[in-house]
Amino acid sequence: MAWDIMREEDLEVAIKVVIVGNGAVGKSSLIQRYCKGIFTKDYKKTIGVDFMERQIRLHGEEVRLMLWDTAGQEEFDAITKAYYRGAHAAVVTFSATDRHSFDAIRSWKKKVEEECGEIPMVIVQNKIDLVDQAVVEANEVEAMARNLHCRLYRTSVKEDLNVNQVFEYLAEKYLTHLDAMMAEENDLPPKSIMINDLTSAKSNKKKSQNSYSSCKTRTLGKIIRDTIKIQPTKKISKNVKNATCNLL
Ligand SMILES: Nc1nc2c(ncn2[C@@H]2O[C@H](COP(=O)(O)OP(=O)(O)OP(=O)(O)O)[C@@H](O)[C@H]2O)c(=O)[nH]1
Ligand SMILES: [Mg+2]
Repeated sequence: MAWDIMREEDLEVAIKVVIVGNGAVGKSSLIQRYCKGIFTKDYKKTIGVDFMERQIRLHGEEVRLMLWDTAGQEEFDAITKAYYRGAHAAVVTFSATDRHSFDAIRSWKKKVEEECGEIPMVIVQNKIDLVDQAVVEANEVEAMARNLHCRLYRTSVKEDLNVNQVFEYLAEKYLTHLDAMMAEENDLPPKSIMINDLTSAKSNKKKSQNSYSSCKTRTLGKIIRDTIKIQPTKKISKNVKNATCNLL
């Protein structure tokens, strides 16, 4: 019993977030700003995939955000797509100074959906500090976001504008999803279950393809959240038998 209680205290929510978008739009900068609080002027393209994490406290819960930084250059497409799998949320990024990156938003969103199904996503318009070099009109960005049913954030990593809000919103969204799952599960008859291999439950591409197993844990007769192992980091987190989430 003591062990159970200790584990309950140790549990945390872990959220895998993928950051996608064309090369040089500021994905690595966004993550670095959020996780390390710094901005680097020099451009060093990401080779394949990178990873950083940050732990935050949200509504009294420990939340670990695992941020997967993917290369935007096309040459890495084949490698990066594999890392989308198991993501609970995504940030689709473009630069206010790069028309091509804006035009590519729809296709990045589609790529994520092909691997992850419908997970919460936000669109980030970065580099808004470069007002003189802006090449996209505010109203067309808003129309695109509305059309794709995604929330839009305008950020400047350089000036540290709206960066925290992006990730807090996604974390919030995911916690709400977990709470809904909890409420649903608390109505279930009291028995210990193992839920394995969610991929077998998927019937079409729109469903989540997260690959993790979960094990329901009970303490003092009360359900605490499922524990899961998220691949490939093997971190223990609270959660969820299926991370399929609806868009906004
Ligand atoms: N002015 C300005 N420059 C930025 C901003 N965010 C990023 N940059 C710069 O844009 C360049 C590219 O940033 P990265 O974060 O490396 O871009 P990326 O999207 O990770 O690029 P890939 O790894 O090739 O996909 C760097 O020189 C950054 O310093 C911003 O908000 N404002
Ligand atoms: Mg990068």
